[in-house]
Amino acid sequence: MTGGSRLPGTPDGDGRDAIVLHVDMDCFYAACERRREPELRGEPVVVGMGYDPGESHGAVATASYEAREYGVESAQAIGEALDRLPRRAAAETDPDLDPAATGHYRPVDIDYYESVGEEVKEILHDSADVVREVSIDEAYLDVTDRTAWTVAEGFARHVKNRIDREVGVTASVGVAPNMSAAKIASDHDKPDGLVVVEPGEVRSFLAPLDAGEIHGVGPVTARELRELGIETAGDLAGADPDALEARFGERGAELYRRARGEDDREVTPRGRPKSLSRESAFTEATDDPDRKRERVRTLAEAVADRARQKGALYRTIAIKAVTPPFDVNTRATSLPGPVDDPELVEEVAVELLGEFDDASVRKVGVRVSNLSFAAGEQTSLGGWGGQSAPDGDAERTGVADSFDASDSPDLDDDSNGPTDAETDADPAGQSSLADF
Ligand code: TTP
Ligand code: MG
Repeated sequence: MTGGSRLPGTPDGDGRDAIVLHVDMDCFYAACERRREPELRGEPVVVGMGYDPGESHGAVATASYEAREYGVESAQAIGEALDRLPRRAAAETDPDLDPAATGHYRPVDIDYYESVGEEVKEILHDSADVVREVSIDEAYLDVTDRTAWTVAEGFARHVKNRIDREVGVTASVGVAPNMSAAKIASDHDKPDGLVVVEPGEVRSFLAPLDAGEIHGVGPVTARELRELGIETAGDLAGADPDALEARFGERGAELYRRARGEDDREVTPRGRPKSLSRESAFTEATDDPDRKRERVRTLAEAVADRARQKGALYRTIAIKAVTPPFDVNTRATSLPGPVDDPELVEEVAVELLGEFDDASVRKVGVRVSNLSFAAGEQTSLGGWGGQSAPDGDAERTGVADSFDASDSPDLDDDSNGPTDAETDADPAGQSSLADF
């Protein structure tokens, strides 16, 4: 990483584009089971809970690609999986079952998968200066300073081969000049995929894909887009951005940018957000100064609290006031030095809001930025422990508003994560305290 002086997706001072790798393990839990039980290689394997006789509740965590051929997939009810792909054990006692059309079921052993994930993680940290771990089986690497576009494919292959050889599980890797394109690329040729999207090719790479592959577009949005005649990412990229914004709000503008391959998020390690924010919408726009102030106070308190939890000191305090229909106004004050002072956050935020006392406002937000972290207070960098469900339907994560493009939050990380408002973290869940 070049010390934050360059944003991925934009050339740095030397005119280079960022080189971002997205690494996602193939059918990870099943791959882990195969690692310790090699007889399972090439066989349909389902990892899940609740498949033993007498049990009825449970779900599939993952299925090997062989099992997916039978229609078994993550999050499916275990009963449905068993209907589609009976257990091999059942075939031993039931002569009517064709053993070839059965699968191996294994219970979830998260501790083991985490230990395997740790081994992969070591290789990733060895391969890049900046690694953003997203979940137990997924991470972004900024390798701009470790390789060059002319040899990026070989570099990525080397990382892939190391994981395979040293850990015994396979990864799919996407290489692109920004995070969202790299993620789509890693998914493009799974399993065991390696897809390189060079700078200048991002838009043409995305164009033929289903609009649903753009992060932030889940099934509901995809359906709404289809109603507007937008089927592919190319259609979305060519749509009228004002119409999208009118239909989907600020999300519309974000989706439009993503479909065009524009994503200037910097790969940052987890646990060290660049800013922390909270925002909240009124049911209807209000010009009542007390209501606005009260809401901003609550948000300020929540943000300061979060900063303290993260061990973050802040130097800039900002507010956002959205006036109808979509005018996003931000005001910020920078302090002489970094502080941890909840009362000051509240005081400054309310003062900044004063400018909007007479305005009709439909959403307010508070943000602290210019963060620094006292040594030793950084929370664990791990998303690899505990955050096991990966992203998926970005509909669940929604698309958060952002103060500005460089602080644009992930659209794709950790959809099961908390509703934290770190701008580098998960906009999951979109509670009333949504992220900026
Ligand atoms: P994914 O990366 O989504 O899936 P995967 O690695 O099994 O398969 P793919 O080759 O498509 O990447 O998720 C990583 C692990 O997270 C997965 O192995 C099991 C777990 N998981 C769940 O427990 N529940 C879920 O609903 C999903 C999607 C994943
Ligand atoms: Mg995976």
